[in-house]
Amino acid sequence: MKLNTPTLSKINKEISIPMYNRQKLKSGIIHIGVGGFHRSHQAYYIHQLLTKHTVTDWAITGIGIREADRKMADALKKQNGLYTLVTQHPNGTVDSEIIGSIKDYILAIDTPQLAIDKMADPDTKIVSLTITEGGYNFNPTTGLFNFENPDIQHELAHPNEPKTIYGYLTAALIKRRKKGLPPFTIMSCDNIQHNGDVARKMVLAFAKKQDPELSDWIEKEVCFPNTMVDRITPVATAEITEYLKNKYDLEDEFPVVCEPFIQWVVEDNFSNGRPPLEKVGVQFVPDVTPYEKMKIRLLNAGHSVLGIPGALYGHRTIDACIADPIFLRLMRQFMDKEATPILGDIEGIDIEKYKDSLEERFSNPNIKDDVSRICSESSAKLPKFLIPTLRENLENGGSIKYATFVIAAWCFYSDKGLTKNGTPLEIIDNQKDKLYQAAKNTKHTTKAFLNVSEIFGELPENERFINEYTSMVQEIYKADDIRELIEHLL
Ligand code: CS2
Repeated sequence: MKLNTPTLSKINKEISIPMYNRQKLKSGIIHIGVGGFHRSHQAYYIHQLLTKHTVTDWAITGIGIREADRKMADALKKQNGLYTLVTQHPNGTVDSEIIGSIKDYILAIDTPQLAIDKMADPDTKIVSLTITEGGYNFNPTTGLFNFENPDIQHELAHPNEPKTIYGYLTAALIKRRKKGLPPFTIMSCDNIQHNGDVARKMVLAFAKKQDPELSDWIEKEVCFPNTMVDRITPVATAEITEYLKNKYDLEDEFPVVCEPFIQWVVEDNFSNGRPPLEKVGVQFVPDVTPYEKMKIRLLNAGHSVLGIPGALYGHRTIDACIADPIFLRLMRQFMDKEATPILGDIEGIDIEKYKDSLEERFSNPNIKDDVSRICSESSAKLPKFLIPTLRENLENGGSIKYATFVIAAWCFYSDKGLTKNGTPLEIIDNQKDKLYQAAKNTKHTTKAFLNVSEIFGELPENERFINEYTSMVQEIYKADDIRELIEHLL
């Protein structure tokens, strides 16, 4: 049976379905970047709110601004916004439920004006974003807005033809301002420290180029709360689709898989109201800094520390890395020796317990989080997750061994695109070619990879780092067995 509104009442009773009247919902939230993560996290929290409380104003309309969003648009259209969330517990229990909080979806590349009008609708109170670390369009070393991006240049020259979030957000804000409507809140839900502050800085830079008066208005009126988001959401494989079909006779074109753990910490800073998410476990705090820093520098960095060397060894998934004692120790050493000293004491948080909980979550054997997902877009991730820790340790005289090892491994990974045994790796990265061009010169100039200045900045000038990096790169290129090398390192 195909999943959609008419079939909902006929679905196998073991799967829970939305118990609220979806027809009556208003879209208080517009979300740009509906993917697996948004659907396992924010849309799930909203679903719970709609289920357990008499809330009707805070459903979600999704917006896709890239060609790559077409598959999601098609699936959600056929399924009336419905999808199955499959939660995989470590003990093998699987919960499947149908989520109904996404009321609508607009594929903005086909109908940009419709998307802008929806964002400018009086019912819209929040525009939220999961556009990935790379989507913010800034130079990772300078932190400045990248005006060289041709899409940005295009939308600045043709404000009616938006291409990136910046063109869409400003077009909608201009419209609201003209109509005398209050602005929406812009809520980033990406893994970037101070994601709200970053979004604000970028939106203001863009708006200022467009119209200084508009940027003054945004500066005064639009709130950009910082948020920390967390739920491991691997890419849903064909097996999940098959599982739903075989077990429940349910045909879902785009289900979502996730771990049971979920967390959302949000700064209570909204321009135009917000849903009462505290009723379903969201933490509203005055300052999200300690939570986000801890999460990004431990969980996300920990993923990369496992993923890049793990991929070279031939481990396919994160749980396979964790089940390997050498990789587990590599991650824990990085966390204990390099990340924890930087984090210092965090009020109300037991960091040792937090790290233990990460080990447990990463070891969930039913999540099968592919290392290719973890390593994807490393060019945007490492400058947020790992390199800041390395820099701070260089300043403080702390250990840099493990972070440097990961960068050296990343060089080999980008250069060869193979495991140490010669099996091809699937590399997914916007900067893939640039990374390859730099890395392939390593055989002549050991530090060639570090010439990618948007990522490494002034790091190649740091003597201590260069010495460490040089010897590690040489060892990695020489080694037959990367696992032995890690053992030696440890
Ligand atoms: C991962 C994250 O892709 C990555 O690098 O670290 O997607 C991670 O799984 C989530 O942030 C967990 O909340």
